[in-house]
Amino acid sequence: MAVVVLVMSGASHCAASVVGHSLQMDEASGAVLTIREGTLLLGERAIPRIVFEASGPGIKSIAGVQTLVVPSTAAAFSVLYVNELEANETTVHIHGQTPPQNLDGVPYLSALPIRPKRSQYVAYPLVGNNLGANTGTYFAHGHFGYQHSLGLAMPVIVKGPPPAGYPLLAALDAAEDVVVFLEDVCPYFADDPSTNPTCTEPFEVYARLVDAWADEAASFNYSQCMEPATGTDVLYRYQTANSRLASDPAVVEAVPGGKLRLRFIAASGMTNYRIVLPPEVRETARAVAVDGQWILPLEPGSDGEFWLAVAQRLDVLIEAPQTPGAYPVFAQAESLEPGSLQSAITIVVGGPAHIPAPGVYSVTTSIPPGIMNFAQELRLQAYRLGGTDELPDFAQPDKLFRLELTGDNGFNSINRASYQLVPFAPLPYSANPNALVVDLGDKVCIDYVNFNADPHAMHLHMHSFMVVEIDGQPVNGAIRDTLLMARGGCHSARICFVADAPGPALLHCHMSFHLFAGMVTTVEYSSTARVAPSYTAPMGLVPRPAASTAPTSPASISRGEAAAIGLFAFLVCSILAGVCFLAARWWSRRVDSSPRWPHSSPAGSPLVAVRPLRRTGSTSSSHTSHTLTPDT
Ligand SMILES: [Cu+2]
Repeated sequence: MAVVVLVMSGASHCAASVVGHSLQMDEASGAVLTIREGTLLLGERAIPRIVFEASGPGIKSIAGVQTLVVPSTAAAFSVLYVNELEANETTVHIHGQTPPQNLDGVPYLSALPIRPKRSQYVAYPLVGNNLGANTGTYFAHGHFGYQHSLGLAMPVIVKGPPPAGYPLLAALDAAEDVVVFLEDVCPYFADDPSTNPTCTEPFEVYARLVDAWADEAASFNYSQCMEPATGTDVLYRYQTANSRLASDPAVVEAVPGGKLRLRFIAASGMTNYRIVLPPEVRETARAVAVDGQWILPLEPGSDGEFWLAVAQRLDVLIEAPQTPGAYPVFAQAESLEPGSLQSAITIVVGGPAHIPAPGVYSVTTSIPPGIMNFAQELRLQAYRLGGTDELPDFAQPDKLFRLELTGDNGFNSINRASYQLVPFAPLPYSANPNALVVDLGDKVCIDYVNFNADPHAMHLHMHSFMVVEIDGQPVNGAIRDTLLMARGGCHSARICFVADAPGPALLHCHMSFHLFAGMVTTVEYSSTARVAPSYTAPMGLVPRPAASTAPTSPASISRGEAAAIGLFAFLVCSILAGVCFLAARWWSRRVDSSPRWPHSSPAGSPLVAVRPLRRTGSTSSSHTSHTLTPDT
């Protein structure tokens, strides 16, 4: 397959050079995303991070956040990824979008990593699926090793109008976009705040979780519904909104009565959030979308709050107050223990004179502690008009799977099995032995049952799903890509989707340390699936804008000249194709045989500690042998 791709790209480059075009980005929505080491300044502290440096026509600054904005009318959007990391490979996943499998960005499952100092051009077809239109709020994040935990994430908005007949059409038309990008920064093991002192060593935290599991593995009772945990195994030193602390929040200026569409994105590693709106806007505030999919407009909960789990998105339409002043919107970290952290943005009405002085808002919340349960999920309903009214009937699924969320601490698992991605699992890549096998076109349902004490943000790649049952109660629920399974007590939920995206699709808990531990499985298509769906744009190609001033117009040369150029181009292409073929063979042998991880990191790099955990001890596949220590 790699050979074909290389030859094709060589040939198309030839063709492009003959007619005088060079490679160009989609003028409306292209971006160059450079992955590099950077720093995040929080107060006096500069924290080493891995970041996207973004440029290109599709990049807009919204509320101070670099955001990739794609018009929903585009057939595709193109991204050039440039890996400027000194020693680490990378892959990028656009969370919630449903591209073809080869563009999904999961190491070795769907993508070969981009090597250091190399780049990759990707054109994502902007396609919906049987359940959703994919217009809305998304985010891109690193899917390799610890890179997302170290900051590699940014918002992606597919901008388009609501479906015809939507209740808040006029207000949404008039609304200004405000991105609220929530991150938790610098994890540490909750029982030992001395872990990860430099914020560059998340593997230290993970190693402690694995040790904790080793202590309890032998006597662990998998059949027991654990009590809900009151806290969390991993805490964070900072909570940020738009890369700022609550004491120095991003400011959004609004006119009195102006409409704002707050696009909350939980790009956090382990933190679920209670969104607390200012009392002045609660009466008219309505949630209009979750995970990029329209819902029936939803009022805030009784305390003026909405909830948002790891990796979920929530769009809330608000009306700015008439009275000049500063109106903070807080994102409080979920906890049952007092004093959890919060981040904020501030909506300012009446001009810069009303911008609050630094330090007015605390980073520690005074709001009573609370946890995310199913209360909000039970109130959500997908908005079914405008192309999604013909939802499939999931009452009689073709395939029904039961996934028990099991384990504890460092061994979070699905049906008692752990499946780790590279680089947490060593190369060569080995397939998931416990895949959920479906046929193309199947109506598929999954019953989740959470035996674990912790909440889990269950994310399905490449498909949108519908929530159809919560704790045994049928619902016409939201269409989503990430569902928060409430903590403890064997809470259950059924999700359903149409198997319309062939290829192995990752299904995993999006909480970072649970993903590291292998709380992962895959949806895979049986070998009888032979007919692939058609996409609006050819895979890997993006429609180019028509060239109005091509340097060499084919009409301006004679037939003889054209024939000579054609023959010359054919010869050059043939030679290049041969070279590409040989190069691809050489490359594929290297990929197959050479260990890709760990890489030696340059001395003095602030991120030398971005290292994998190495298995030690028994090589048995039994879970009790998953003893992991940092590579040295
Ligand atoms: Cu989890």
